[in-house]
Amino acid sequence: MTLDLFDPAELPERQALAPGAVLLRRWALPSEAALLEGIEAVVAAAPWRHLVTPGGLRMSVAMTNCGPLGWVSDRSGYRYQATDPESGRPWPAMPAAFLALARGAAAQAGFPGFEPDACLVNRYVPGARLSLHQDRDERDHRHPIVSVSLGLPAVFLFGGQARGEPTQRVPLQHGDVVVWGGPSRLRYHGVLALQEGRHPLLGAQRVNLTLRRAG
Ligand code: MD6
Ligand code: FE
Repeated sequence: MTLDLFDPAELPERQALAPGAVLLRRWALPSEAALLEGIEAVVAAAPWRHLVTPGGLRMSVAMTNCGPLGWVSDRSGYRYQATDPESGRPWPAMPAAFLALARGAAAQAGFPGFEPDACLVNRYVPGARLSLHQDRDERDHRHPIVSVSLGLPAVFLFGGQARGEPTQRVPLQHGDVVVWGGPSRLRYHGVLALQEGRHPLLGAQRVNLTLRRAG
């Protein structure tokens, strides 16, 4: 018998990370094809771009959005807006597969009735990272956030309510879904620099969808 303690197939499918925060391992796999099609359609209408932080730094993660509202950052701050600043047009529609996945995962995690109106789509290539932050630009923090990981694995940093608190390192793989809300909604979090690699479907990148109720 071989005992592989780190084989992800051996880990539980549902893992509580903290009160209000749940990892649903491989939850998105059944809709993987529809999600990838949706991402292609979104990127065709609203191409990847590297936003600039209010402090003037170019983000290493490339981003786009779909749905009625999209998250943007520039020298004047962070905000949600209904139009893509690059084109002046509304963001592309939220693909049906994104909505269905978000509703189902939220309900499974104890947040029934979740109706996202914004999906931030993040693309990481090796070396790209997301520094520790809180998601606080949404109007009502009673709504959870549903986060879907596709492509290369990444290490998610999951901290506390203040920046200086210790962080957990949560490995996230293709198909994993994290739902967080309630007492975890304003926890600090980030993503460590993506390691080199090749994913059979996505190649040398990780794509993350975060679905929110922003307005
Ligand atoms: C990412 N995710 O995984 C970045 N935010 O690429 C986030 O910043 C995030 O995964 C809020 C809730 C869930 C998340
Ligand atoms: Fe975030």
